Amino acid sequence: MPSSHKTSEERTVATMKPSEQTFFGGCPHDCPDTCAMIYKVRGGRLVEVRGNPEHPLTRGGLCVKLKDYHDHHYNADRVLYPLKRNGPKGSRQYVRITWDEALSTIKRRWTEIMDEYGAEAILPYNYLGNEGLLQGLNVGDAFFNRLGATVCEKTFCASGSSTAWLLTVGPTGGIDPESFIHSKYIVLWACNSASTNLHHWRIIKEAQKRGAKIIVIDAFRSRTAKAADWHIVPRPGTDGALAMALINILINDDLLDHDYIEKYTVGFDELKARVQEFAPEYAENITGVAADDIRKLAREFYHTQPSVIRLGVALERSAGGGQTIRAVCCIPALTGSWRHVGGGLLQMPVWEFPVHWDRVCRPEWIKPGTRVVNSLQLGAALTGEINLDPPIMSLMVYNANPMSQAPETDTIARGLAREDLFTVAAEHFITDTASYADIILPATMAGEHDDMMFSWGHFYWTLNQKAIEPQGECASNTEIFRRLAKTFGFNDPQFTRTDREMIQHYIDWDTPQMQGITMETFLSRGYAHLNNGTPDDRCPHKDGNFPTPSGKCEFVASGAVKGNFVAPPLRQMYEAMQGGEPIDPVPGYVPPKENPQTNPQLAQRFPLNIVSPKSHGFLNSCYANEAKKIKGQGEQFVLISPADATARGIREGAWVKVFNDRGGFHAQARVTDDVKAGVVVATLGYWRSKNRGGGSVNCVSSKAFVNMGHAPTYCDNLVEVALAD
Ligand SMILES: Nc1nc2c(c(=O)[nH]1)N[C@H]1C(S)=C(S)[C@@H](COP(=O)(O)OP(=O)(O)OC[C@H]3O[C@@H](n4cnc5c(=O)[nH]c(N)nc54)[C@H](O)[C@@H]3O)O[C@H]1N2
Ligand SMILES: Nc1nc2c(c(=O)[nH]1)N[C@H]1C(S)=C(S)[C@@H](COP(=O)(O)OP(=O)(O)OC[C@H]3O[C@@H](n4cnc5c(=O)[nH]c(N)nc54)[C@H](O)[C@@H]3O)O[C@H]1N2
Ligand SMILES: [Mo]
Repeated sequence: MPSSHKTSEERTVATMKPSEQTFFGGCPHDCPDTCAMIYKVRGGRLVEVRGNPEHPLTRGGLCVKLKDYHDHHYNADRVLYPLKRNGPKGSRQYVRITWDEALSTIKRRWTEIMDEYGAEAILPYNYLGNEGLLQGLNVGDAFFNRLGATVCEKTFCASGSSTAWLLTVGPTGGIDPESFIHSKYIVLWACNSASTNLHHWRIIKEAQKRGAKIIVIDAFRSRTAKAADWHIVPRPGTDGALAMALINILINDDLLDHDYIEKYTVGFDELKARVQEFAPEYAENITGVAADDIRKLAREFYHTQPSVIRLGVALERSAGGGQTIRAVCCIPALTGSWRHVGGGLLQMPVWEFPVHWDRVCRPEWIKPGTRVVNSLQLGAALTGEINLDPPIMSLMVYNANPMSQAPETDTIARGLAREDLFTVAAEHFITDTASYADIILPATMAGEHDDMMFSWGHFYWTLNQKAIEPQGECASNTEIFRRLAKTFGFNDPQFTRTDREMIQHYIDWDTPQMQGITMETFLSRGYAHLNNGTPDDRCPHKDGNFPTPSGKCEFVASGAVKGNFVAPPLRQMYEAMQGGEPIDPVPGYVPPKENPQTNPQLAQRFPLNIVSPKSHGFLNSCYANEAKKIKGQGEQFVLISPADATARGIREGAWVKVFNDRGGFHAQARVTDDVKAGVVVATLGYWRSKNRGGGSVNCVSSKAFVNMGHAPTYCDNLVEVALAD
């Protein structure tokens, strides 16, 4: 449907040829920016994708990954037809088949497996390759729940930090990212905004111009750290000790908003008692951050209002990540930062999007007692390292690429190579995961399907309109599941709704956040800000009003106490999020598992902490197969300090192997002061099949969980680096 873009119509029409049409786009990627885009179509072909200039955040700009997004749709390597494997697993030998053959093969194999082992022998495996409300994380849930398959617990990203967030401040969106323009003291804690949250970074830079101080707390000198006023460098995974020491100073030096604490918090006395052991000098020994710097940070955060903390996902990614975030979330309530527009916390504002998630996922179709397998444990689940009865005999992978993104990748490769495992993948490309599939289904890209994008980085809904017909025989994820449901004879209306009907059915239009927003709003503008205040006046916790059981910021988390007074459905949410583990109700410091101080024995063999953050030029593993994008990003590299390089005879540009007992990968050494001795950094996303020498960062990362929400420990891994043979 052509857009009738009221405000920019004249401008757009002036530059448009008569045969051109424009459509509203929403970037489909798993990224906080969720950019509003404009698709331009000529003669049925997508000829341009640009940022929507009307959108207050996107403002016409897209990132390096998306700026030639139309070309991405026409990549010659795209999977355009259903494929059947006709060579060994992993060999990338496929022949084209019809949709009928693909669907009937899946029906026959799954029926055989269900007859012999039961439906739980089938595991759906998916994540956020697409982030849309329709095409994203939950697109297959209703189908697989109806089938009776094993439930896949998807905790790749922010499940630990969200648990901690919910326990402390409840399901609030926190401050509006656009309100950062009013902030005067901005702490970016384990967040590389300049690469991973570009449009928020623009606002932060603007605030800096207006006099705000930017503090980056990062384990290495990231792009963001380079542009900061002050870069604080803790040892990986020790931020919990830093946060506890900050609280220690705030309390012991009386840098407190007593009135706010009294009225709007619970558990101050317990927190005060707990932080006494975290004197700044004690924390210096753990974190490597000078005690005087910790004191200065506490003082400045209290005195320079509005002060705000932006939490990055890496903060959760060590064994104690949950408790770290609990501690960090207490800070702005102690200093009263929440009283100001532009003060407080920003984590994931996703909580304020009113969605009927039960209508999307149909949890009531899960038979009681159905087993759950966590997606981070895929290798162990497939190889029998975790004893599963029945074993996993089939896997359907969609919106995910575990051979690049999931830990202990060599074990996953062994599991996927099993001849008796029937694997289906729905993909754009024959990724390192899809190359093990028996059947590959061709999936659409964003210009080829309808969707509605919520955001985990701002408060705008963004409509994504189908602009062109799918290439070849590609089908959207929603269409793939409609076809599968029909093949299996499931005729619940869930499986016959069109995409437009799903948008209507899934959004809770009656909530205050949706007041004044209708489908017409989206069709005329492409996006809509939730009706939850403006960036200039939103101050959600000025007077407390935390959506916790007590209505206050909970230093002592009532949600963590067994037999507590938390009412459903909050209680169910807490229980689900904490993964059934008992949680210490008071914030604390839980040391990393793999760290020279806490695990000296392991550090004798593997002395270096590896950090594997996002690549500037890739979006997780997307685009890491495109020559142009690899050229911009560079081949897989590892940053190593001059001291560590010299000790190993490694020179700039040398190819090295990074390894531990779990596996290894090859990378080109960049010898730099950007990392401290004892730490190495290699960014994420590279395809091992394209890496000279092989492997990728997740060959060395561990499947161990964080202490909350079954989150991954990607920042808690020891390795050794040596010259490659
Ligand atoms: N070492 C290390 N590992 C990490 C992280 C880290 O920091 N360090 N970060 C973690 C984080 S934060 C995340 S979110 C995960 C991400 O993990 P994944 O979600 O597995 O990552 P992607 O690379 O985005 O994989 C998505 C796949 O889905 C496909 N895809 C895209 N759109 C569609 C679609 O519409 N339909 C279908 N069927 N397929 C589609 C893409 O082609 C791609 O192959 O990785 C985690 N892994
Ligand atoms: N360009 C680009 N943008 C992306 C993505 C992408 O792949 N590429 N992925 C998207 C996704 S899925 C997500 S979740 C977000 C994540 O975006 P971010 O929250 O920025 O997450 P990361 O890049 O994983 O890590 C951020 C920073 O944390 C630092 N860090 C790692 N460990 C520690 C530690 O223990 N302590 C401290 N203080 N710092 C540490 C890293 O060095 C890194 O600079 O980005 C999204 N945006
Ligand atoms: Mo993520």
